[in-house]
Amino acid sequence: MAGLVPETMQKVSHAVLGPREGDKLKDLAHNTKDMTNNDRLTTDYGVKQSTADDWLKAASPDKAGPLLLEDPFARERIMRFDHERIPERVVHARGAGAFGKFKLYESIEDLSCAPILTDTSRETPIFVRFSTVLGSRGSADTVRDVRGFAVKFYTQEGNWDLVGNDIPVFFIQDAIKFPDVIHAGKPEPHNEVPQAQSAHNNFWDFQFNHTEATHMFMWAMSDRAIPRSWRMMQGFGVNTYTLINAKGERHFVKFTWTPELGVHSLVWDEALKLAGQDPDFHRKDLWEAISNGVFPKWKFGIQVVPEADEHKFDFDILDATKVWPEDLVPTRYIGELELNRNPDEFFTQVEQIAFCTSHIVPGIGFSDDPLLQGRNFSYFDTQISRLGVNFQELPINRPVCPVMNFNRDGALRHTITRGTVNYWPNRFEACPPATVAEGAYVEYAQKVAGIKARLRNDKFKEHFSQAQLFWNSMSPVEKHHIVNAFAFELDHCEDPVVYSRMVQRLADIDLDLAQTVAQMVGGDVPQQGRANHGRRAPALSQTEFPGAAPTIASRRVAILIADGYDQVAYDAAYAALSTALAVPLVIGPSRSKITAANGSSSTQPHHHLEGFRSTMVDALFIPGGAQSVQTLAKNGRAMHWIREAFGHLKTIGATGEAVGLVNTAIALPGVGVSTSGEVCESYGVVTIAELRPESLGEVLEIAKGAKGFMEKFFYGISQHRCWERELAGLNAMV
Ligand code: HDD
Repeated sequence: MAGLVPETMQKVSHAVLGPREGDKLKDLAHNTKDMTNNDRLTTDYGVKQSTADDWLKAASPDKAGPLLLEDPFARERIMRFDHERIPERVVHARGAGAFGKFKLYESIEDLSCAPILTDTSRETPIFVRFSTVLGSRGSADTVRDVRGFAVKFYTQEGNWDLVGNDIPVFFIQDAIKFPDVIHAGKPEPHNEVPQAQSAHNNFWDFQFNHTEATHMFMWAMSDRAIPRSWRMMQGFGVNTYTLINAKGERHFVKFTWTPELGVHSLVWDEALKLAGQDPDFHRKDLWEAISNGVFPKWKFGIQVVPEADEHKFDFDILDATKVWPEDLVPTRYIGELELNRNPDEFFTQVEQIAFCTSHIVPGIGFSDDPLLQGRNFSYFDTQISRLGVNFQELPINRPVCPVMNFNRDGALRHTITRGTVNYWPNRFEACPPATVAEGAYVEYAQKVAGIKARLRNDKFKEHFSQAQLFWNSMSPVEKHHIVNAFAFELDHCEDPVVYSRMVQRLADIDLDLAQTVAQMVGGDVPQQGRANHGRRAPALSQTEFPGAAPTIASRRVAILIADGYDQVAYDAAYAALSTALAVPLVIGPSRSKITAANGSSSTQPHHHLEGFRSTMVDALFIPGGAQSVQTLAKNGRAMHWIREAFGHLKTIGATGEAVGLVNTAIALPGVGVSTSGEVCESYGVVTIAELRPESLGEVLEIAKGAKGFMEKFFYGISQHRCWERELAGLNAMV
C-alpha cells in the first residue's frame, strides 16, 4: 500500500505536466487546439449552437420584440466576455515575447553544479518577454523607458526565471523603495497624465530627492531607453546572484545578454513619431524577424567575483545601482540564447506568463542584495493577484519536469491529484522530500551575523561616482543625445522647483552637462560642480560597443518608386537586399500596381507613401527612371520621406535620375552626390548617376556589389546610422 499512492500521484503528474525530458512546445501541445472548418460552434459546455447572431426574442417577422433573459447561450457569451480582462501588470504592463532555446558553449562546473550551466549537450527551451516599465498595456512601444528582458528557462530541474532589464543598474538599492519610484514615474495621481513617460514633475522630483537614482537616470536618458529593436538590446540580470559548485563553494555573479546584431537605438524624433505612427513597432519587429527566419541571438555572459573578494571594490557588489566595470570584472561568455518561434496566442502565452525572481534551480543562489531579496517576495505575490494562486499550473508557466507537492485547492485549480493524503509526513510516505543526490535544492550554508536595524553599509551611500563613469564613457554623439533627453524631459516639468533643482543635481555629474541643460530648460546655470574623477569604461558606450559583425539581415529598406521606374536598378536592389536577408519594402504613391519604364514589367507596392512612413524603415533606396522621379518630385510626402530619412541619419541610396531628386530634397552644401558612373558616398548618401546595365549579368554584378554601389549602400545600412551626419550638424532638418 505504501508504494501505491505515490505511483498513482506520479502518473497523474506525468499526464498533466508533460514528460520529464520534454520540450516546452510538446508540453504546450496538450493544451493547444487549432480552429478548423470542421469544428462547429458550441457553448462553453459543449452544446452546438445554431446561431452566433440572434438573441432569443419574443419577436415576429414584422416586429423586433424584446430580448429574453432566459437565453443561456446569449447570456454565457456576454457574461464570459464581461470578464475577459485580468489586471495588467502593475509595472511592465506593455510587452511581447517569443519562444526559443538556450545552449551552453562551455561548462562552468568550476563555479556551479546547475546542469543548465554545465551540460553542453542540452538545449533548454525558453520564453522571453520584453517590455516597457511605465506604460499601460495599450501604450506605445517606442517611448523613452527602461526595457524589461525577462527569460524563463524551462530546465529539467525546474524553471529558472532571470528577470532583467536592458540597463544594468536600477533606481533604488532597497526593495522597500519600489512603490515610491514607480508611483513617481507612473501617471500623476490627480489627472492620470502623462502616459508611459518619465517627462513630468513627479518623476524628476523623486530623482532629485533620491540621490541613489543618479546613476540609473543617466542610463535612462541615454539611447538605451529608445532601442531600435528588442533584438538589438543588451540584457542584464541587474541583481547579484550566486553560483554554487559541487564542492559547495560560492561565487557572486552577474548575468548578461549581448545581442549578435549589436546595440542600436532609434533617434528621439523618430521614437516620438513612431509612438503615433506605429505604436506596435517593437513587437512587430520581433514577429517579422522570427517569421522571416532571421532568429535573434544573444551571447550569455557571466561576471564572477569569488566570495573572498566581496569587499575588495570601492563599491558594494550587492548594490544594484552599481555596475561591475569590465576592466575590474571581465565578462565570460558561456552560452547563447536564440528566439525562433512566435507565440500562438498572446493572452495565454505572453500575458499569462508569470516570472518570479525567486524561481532558481540547484547550483544558483541569491545574495544579500537588498533589492533582490525584496523582489523575491514581490513577484510571487503579484502573480497571485494578477493570475490567481494556481498561476504556476497555467500551461505557459508549468515546468517541463514533474511537479508534485501538497498544494491543493484555490481558485481555478485544475490538476487532479489522486490519493488520500495531502500532507507530509504521511503514513504512505507519499511524495517525500528529495535528497541532494536526487537533485534537491539545498541552501548554501551562509554564516549570518548582524544587528537587527534598518541600515545600509557606507559604500551604499556613494551615489555619484558611477554616474560620472557612465557620462565620461559616452561618445560625443551619445553625450549630445543625453543633453537633448534632459532638455526634453525637464521642459515637460512645469514646476520650476523641479527643473531648477534637477539642473543642480546634474552638476554632481558634470558641470558642462548641467550648464548646457540649464540654458535649455531655463534653470539657474550652475557655476560649480562636483569634481569629476575622469575615469572611463568604454564597454558602457553603445556606439563604441564591440563585436557585432556588419550585417543588414532583417533591416527594413524602403524602395521608393512611381510609374516609369528604372526596372534594372530596382531589380538589382531588390535581389541584393533579399539575398542579404534584409526586408525590401516597395513604397509607391498608392498601393496600385506600378509600371516600369520598359512598359512590360510592373510591381505591386507593399505600402503607399501616406500609409507608411520613413520612420518605419532603416534605409531608403530610390532607383532612377525619368517619369518615376518626376512624379516623386511633385509629391510633397515623397520629398518629406527623403528629408526625414536624412534627418534621422539613415543611409540613402539613389541611382540614375533619382540622384538629382535626393540632391534637391536634401539641398545641403557639403553633401556630395555622383554626377557620373562613379559611386559617390557622402554622409551616408550613396549615389551613382549613370547606371545603365544592359545585361542580366551586369545586374547581378551590381547586386553582388562588384560595381561598388551596393557594397557601399549595404555597409552604410550595417552601420545603423550615419553619426558623421549628426556630428557635422546636418541632421537638423527634422
Ligand atoms: Fe520588477 C515585473 C525587471 C525591480 C516588482 N520587473 C518586472 C518585469 C521585469 C522586471 C522585466 C516584467 C516581467 C514580465 O515580463 O512579466 N524589476 C526588474 C528589474 C529590477 C526590478 C531588472 C531591478 C533589478 N521589481 C523590482 C522591485 C520590485 C519589483 C524592487 C518590488 C519590490 N516587477 C515587480 C512586480 C512585477 C515586476 C510588481 C510586475 C508584474 C510582475 O512582476 O510580474 O512584481
